[in-house]
Amino acid sequence: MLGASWVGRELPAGLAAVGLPLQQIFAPQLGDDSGPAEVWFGAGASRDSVAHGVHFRCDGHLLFGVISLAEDAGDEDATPLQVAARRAYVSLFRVLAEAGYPHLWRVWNYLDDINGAADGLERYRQFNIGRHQAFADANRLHGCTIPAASALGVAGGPLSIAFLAARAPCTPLENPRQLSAYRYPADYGPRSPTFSRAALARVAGQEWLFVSGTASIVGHLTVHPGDPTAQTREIVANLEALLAEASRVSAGPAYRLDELSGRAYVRHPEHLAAVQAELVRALGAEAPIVYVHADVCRADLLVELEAQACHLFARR
Ligand code: 3EB
Repeated sequence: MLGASWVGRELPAGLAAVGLPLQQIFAPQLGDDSGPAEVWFGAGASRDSVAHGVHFRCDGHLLFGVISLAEDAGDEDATPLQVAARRAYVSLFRVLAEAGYPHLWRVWNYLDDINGAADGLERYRQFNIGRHQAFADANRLHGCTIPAASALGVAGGPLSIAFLAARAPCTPLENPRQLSAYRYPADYGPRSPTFSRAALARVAGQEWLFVSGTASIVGHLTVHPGDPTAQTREIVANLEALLAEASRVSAGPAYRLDELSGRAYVRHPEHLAAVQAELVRALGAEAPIVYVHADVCRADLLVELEAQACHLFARR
């Protein structure tokens, strides 16, 4: 195992005792028909290391790491969250450089009170400033070096960032229905979010598709405010466009909605049934989707889905 993530406030003692890089997501799971853990398996034996505050394991191909930082060091120019976000990503990039896994594929970001306004700016926007600075410092603000990601608001806990990086590059994908997030206009904050819509990557005879958090956004605008059913349908339309893009870029067979697994983030628990009904209709009743009570990064977004799929291919 390379690492894992766990949804919920109570971490099972057995899981904590394994000692692997573990991201704890401080948010309740909704419903009870799926397991709250996501585990990333490596191709072989993995080494366990800590550097620059990052706990990570790597197996020769992939590196999975987790960093958690308290928001305790603001200064004149930056809020505590901005400082924490920048430091976390600076540390992450150092680990990638030193360990020799320079290619960042996928990032999971969780922060407390994401829509709260402190120091005059929404906290998600503060996070974006700090993240953007670290990407700029590392000269990683190019379309080909921007990872797939998600960023969600949870109920407490430190800023927590988990990531999957590799020795080999991935292919970031954009969604033809959506403006690239790194090109969002300043209406969404002084610095744009640093993520691609998806990433396609090959490792050890597998092709992985990582789908970033996908919301009810067309172009750069939120559509269907207040309507969880319509927002979920728009997410499905966005996924279909992204899967078509992935299928076009992949050398292998087409990607289908019914092969996705992932997490659905629902802002209001009372919307679970509506969201689940639409996702079951589109992805199938057997789709392994974990439903999580969390805040999406724009106050008018009610739901977000992140997902992945894996295709095997014959090694030549
Ligand atoms: C969006 O499309 C919705 O800031 O890393 C989705 C995925 C979203 C990742 C991030 C934000 C992020 O803008 C929000």
